[in-house]
Amino acid sequence: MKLITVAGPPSSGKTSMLLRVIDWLKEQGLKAGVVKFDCVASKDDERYRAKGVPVLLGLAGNLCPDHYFVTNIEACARWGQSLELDILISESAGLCNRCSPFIRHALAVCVIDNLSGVNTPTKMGPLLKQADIVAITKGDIVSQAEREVFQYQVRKVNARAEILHINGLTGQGKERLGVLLAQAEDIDDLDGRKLRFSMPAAVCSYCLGETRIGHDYQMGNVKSIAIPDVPRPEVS
Ligand SMILES: Nc1nc2c(ncn2[C@@H]2O[C@H](COP(=O)(O)OP(=O)(O)OP(=O)(O)O)[C@@H](O)[C@H]2O)c(=O)[nH]1
Ligand SMILES: [Zn+2]
Ligand SMILES: [Zn+2]
Repeated sequence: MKLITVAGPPSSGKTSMLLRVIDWLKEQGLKAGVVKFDCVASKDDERYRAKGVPVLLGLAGNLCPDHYFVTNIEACARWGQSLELDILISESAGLCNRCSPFIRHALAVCVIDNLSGVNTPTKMGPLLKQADIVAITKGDIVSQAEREVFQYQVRKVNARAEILHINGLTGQGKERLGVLLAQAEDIDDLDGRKLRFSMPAAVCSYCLGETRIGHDYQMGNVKSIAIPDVPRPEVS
């Protein structure tokens, strides 16, 4: 199974874009599912479910959403494998500009929209800097000149990512993203894999600089996602 991490500011167009790409993947015979991470509330699960896409919703509540992500992604990957997904996409709203939920060797996609302001790319941290692909949405509501300036700002922060222009409403530009997702590396086991970035301090083992993923590395204030019918180890 491939694991793709998709992250970007709230309302940047992640779900709209992903629904289009998942349709395209389905046409190619690939089954994708989604785990959506958010802070206090989200209706994204309903949007995915309405399109027949298997989905899990995890709400971090009072925890740092990125810490919540890393303590749950392994169980979510097992859920994806139990459904025999070809591709599991994790969608998280990048709520903390100092963090990123990106995992080494798992394709990392940052979604950012043209309306977010020309200075936003330089204000964003690893979420943009460490992405393999930057998808820029909402190009339909700005001018060509604005699109070029915005792309230039993105390029200054991340010189190596492939930049894609995708319209979340029409799906225009989705094919290239679909191809990149379909070609992503397979990840059969997340245990012991590493994040691309160590997260800022809170009150769990990851606050102390832990980057390894897996039950044995999780201590302190962790919270388990509710997954129907898939047992996961007790968190101590
Ligand atoms: N004009 C235009 N609107 C878009 C585009 N992509 C998304 N939208 C709109 O932007 C709004 C937010 O889109 P979502 O797909 O919900 O964004 P999101 O990033 O998944 O949002 P959260 O998961 O809540 O953070 C919706 O009203 C979409 O219809 C686009 O390319 N062009
Ligand atoms: Zn969304
Ligand atoms: Zn954080």
